[in-house]
Amino acid sequence: MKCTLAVIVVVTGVLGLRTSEPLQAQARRACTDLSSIKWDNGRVTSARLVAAGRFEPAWATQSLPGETRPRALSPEAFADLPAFCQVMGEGETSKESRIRFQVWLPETTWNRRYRADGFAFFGGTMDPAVLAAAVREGYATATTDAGGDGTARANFLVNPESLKDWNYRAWHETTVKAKTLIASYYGSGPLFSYWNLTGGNTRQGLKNIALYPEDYDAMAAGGLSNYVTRLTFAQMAAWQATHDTPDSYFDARALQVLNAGVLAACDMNDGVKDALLHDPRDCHFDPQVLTCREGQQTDCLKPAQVVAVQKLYAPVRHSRTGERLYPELLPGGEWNGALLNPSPELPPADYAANFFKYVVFRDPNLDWRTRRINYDADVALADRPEVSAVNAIEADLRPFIRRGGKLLFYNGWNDNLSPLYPIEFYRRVAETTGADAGKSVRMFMIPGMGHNPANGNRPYDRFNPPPNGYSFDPMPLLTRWREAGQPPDQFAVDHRTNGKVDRQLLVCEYPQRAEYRGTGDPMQSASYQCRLAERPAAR
Ligand SMILES: [Ca+2]
Repeated sequence: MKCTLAVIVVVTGVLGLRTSEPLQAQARRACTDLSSIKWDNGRVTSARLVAAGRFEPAWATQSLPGETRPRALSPEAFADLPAFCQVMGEGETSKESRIRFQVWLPETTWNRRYRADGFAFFGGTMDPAVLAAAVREGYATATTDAGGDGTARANFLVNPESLKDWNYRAWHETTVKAKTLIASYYGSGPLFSYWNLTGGNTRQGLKNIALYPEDYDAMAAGGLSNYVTRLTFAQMAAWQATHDTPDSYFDARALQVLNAGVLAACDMNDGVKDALLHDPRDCHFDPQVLTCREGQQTDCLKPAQVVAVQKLYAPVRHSRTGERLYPELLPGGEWNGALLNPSPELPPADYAANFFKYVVFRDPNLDWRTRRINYDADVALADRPEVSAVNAIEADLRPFIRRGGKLLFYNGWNDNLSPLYPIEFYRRVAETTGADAGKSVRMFMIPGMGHNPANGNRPYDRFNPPPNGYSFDPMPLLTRWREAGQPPDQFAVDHRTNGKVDRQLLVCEYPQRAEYRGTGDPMQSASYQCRLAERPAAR
């Protein structure tokens, strides 16, 4: 059910305004005045001004085993926040479902833009660190619990109406209400509205712009996770491959042996010996060369481990028809934890395990240990319309693009979901868009990066960059593109170790890639140039 936006602005009378007056003509309101705003299917439940540096997160300190809720947050983590108006609200999305939402509005530091950063996994947490990152940069921002409470995993998704909320309705409703609140608070709506997304959050934004192209003006999306009913099979397959027998497990040492073998075979393919594969598609590494010889115990892989790696480096296929369900993982990301979930005790990828349990099987008692996912009948189950509806793989995004919409895709070459699917999806969107695709849709592949930048499902925070791994902020690129008409063609990404930048990568618009100039520090982006490389058509 698509809820209509019959906005009923309940005017307190303090300002002496009539409800028929357009919002943009109204004077700015006090934060607490927003508490009286109602819609036909929702209401503000509280609105209060939080003084600069005085936000205290109400956040559970305990998490359930395997829970996706981030660690507890200290008030110190918010000490640098400017003053903002914190609005909380709730809405009925159907007779059987409801959502909560929050909108944070910088009091005096608003940059006239709205930004949404999505939610991790199944929602519910309304992570204040995500909202804070946007407010620090001057954005008005919002989030929603999508109907979950963040503590009970995804069990709310067994309700078909809640599944619709999680799929598309919660964000649309939240966006519409956020824009109303922005217009009411500041006296005018946002000049531009942005999605800034990584990982599973990308599904939320792609679904939104496909269904509601007027909600947002541009999107940055990294680590595309939009083909949910296939990537979950790939995640399960990766776990099963490394847990087939006790000999299939990988400990830290075995991962090191594998990574060293990959680098020995392929590091120089790109002309730079830097423990990094700049394009891992060029690496055709056969893990069999690492098989332990008779009597060899160390610096080698057991035959079962070799088989596991071979499975990971091959596409996931339907077990009966052979249809490719999801592309293969690429070598070079062996340190990327989730690639080879190394401990025998660890469950499969949390997202996949819960997706099968609550959405595909709708069985909260499903146990992935005793009821292993299969690649035949379970594919048919996942392909039921009410389940596959959660995929955000609509390649025709022209209604969004015709409005001036921009799509900035970026992906790690060592994503522990195959980076090849995001490339395929980008190509489909570009082809569907047609001749003007280059003005509206661009893809950037980042060597060595995993599923997300090091900040994970939280947006990049320049005041507190992650101490280890890759990080960059796509927002300056995206706003310049959308607002000044200057599309990005290359940019630099920082890599840090123990808080110190130890490498800067040049990242080029796909299908170009950064090539070493032959001189200069290979750890500096200036030593590279973007070039269209000749490569075989395959992969
Ligand atoms: Ca290299």
